[in-house]
Amino acid sequence: MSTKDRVLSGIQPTHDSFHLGNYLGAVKQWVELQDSHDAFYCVVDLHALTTSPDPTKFRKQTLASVAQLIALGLDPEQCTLFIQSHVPAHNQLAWVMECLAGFGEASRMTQFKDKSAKSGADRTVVGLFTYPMLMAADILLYQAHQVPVGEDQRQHIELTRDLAQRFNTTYKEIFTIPSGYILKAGAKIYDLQDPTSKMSKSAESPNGIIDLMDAPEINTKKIKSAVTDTEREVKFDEKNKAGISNLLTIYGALTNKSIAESEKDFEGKGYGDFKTGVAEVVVEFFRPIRAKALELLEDPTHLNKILKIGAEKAGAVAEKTLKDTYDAMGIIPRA
Ligand code: ATP
Ligand code: LTN
Repeated sequence: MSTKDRVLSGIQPTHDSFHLGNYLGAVKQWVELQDSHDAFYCVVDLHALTTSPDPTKFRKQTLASVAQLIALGLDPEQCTLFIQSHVPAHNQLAWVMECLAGFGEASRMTQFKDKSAKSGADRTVVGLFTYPMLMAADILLYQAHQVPVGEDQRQHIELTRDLAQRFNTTYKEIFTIPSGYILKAGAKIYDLQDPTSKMSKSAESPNGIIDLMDAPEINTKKIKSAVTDTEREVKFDEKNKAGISNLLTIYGALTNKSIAESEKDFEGKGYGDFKTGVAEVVVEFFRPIRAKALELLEDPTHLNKILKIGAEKAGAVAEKTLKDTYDAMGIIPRA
């Protein structure tokens, strides 16, 4: 067995493309952690069912998500990459978590409160309410030490810790208590058109979102039309120059330069030159990744083979945890 710490994370296959925020806020860390950790990464298709996806699109988006993760640098030889629904233990442990969680504590989850407030009770599915218990199962099945996610997932990780501790004291010490691996502010990427809101698919307009599967011309155009300010200096100042600061964050993160170094690259230059520079970096960064993802999608048999191996590796770990959990609770195993 590996002596490395374990990490687990998941991403929903809800769109045709991941965006720059998903990459810089989450997947970039996944790629880095696969070297130093025993890493499990899953495309959480069951979570995405809460959005009632169209079946034909959903099938495509799930495979496209896998292709993008590999193209972005996940190496299936080095990490365990799988689709959540391929390991039924996720649903099984989720039920156990639902029987441990209080109705009150589940009702306090802000993601549920926000999303259900937007759609109204009659149009909110129960799966959105039980979503955090399925996420806890995802994490606890693998005895993960760390969970790399964006800031918005902190409360779900806290709930997972509480449920694990509750189980361990009520029944038996089965679960590792996980910690969030959450980036500091600054790694949060904002909408190019509204640099005070996070870059998000749920935004009203697509103009402020950089999708990695979009054609280079589209992304260049979006960056060149990014909102800035009436000054002239390329300087990081989140409060007064949110647009420029966001572009500097993006430029620095993709070139591995500090903010000071990034500012220096554009000293004495105007906003036009700055945007051209950022657009070049973004487009050149994503060009080979998009090509690689498209190439992978031409051979679904190969992708399915990778996913089969992933599901087998994940399943072995998950089934052991599920068995120990059932045993500790007094469930009789099938003869
Ligand atoms: P969106 O709301 O844009 O559809 P999301 O948060 O719903 O994005 P998820 O699949 O839920 O997308 O999240 C994938 C990962 O990307 C999460 O860990 C999330 O924290 C991170 N993430 C999403 N948007 C950003 C952003 N703008 N900046 C940094 N991280 C982000
Ligand atoms: N809720 C997460 C996606 C997610 C996840 C997980 C992340 C589902 N299961 C397990 C980490 C670990 C999100 O919306 N980003």
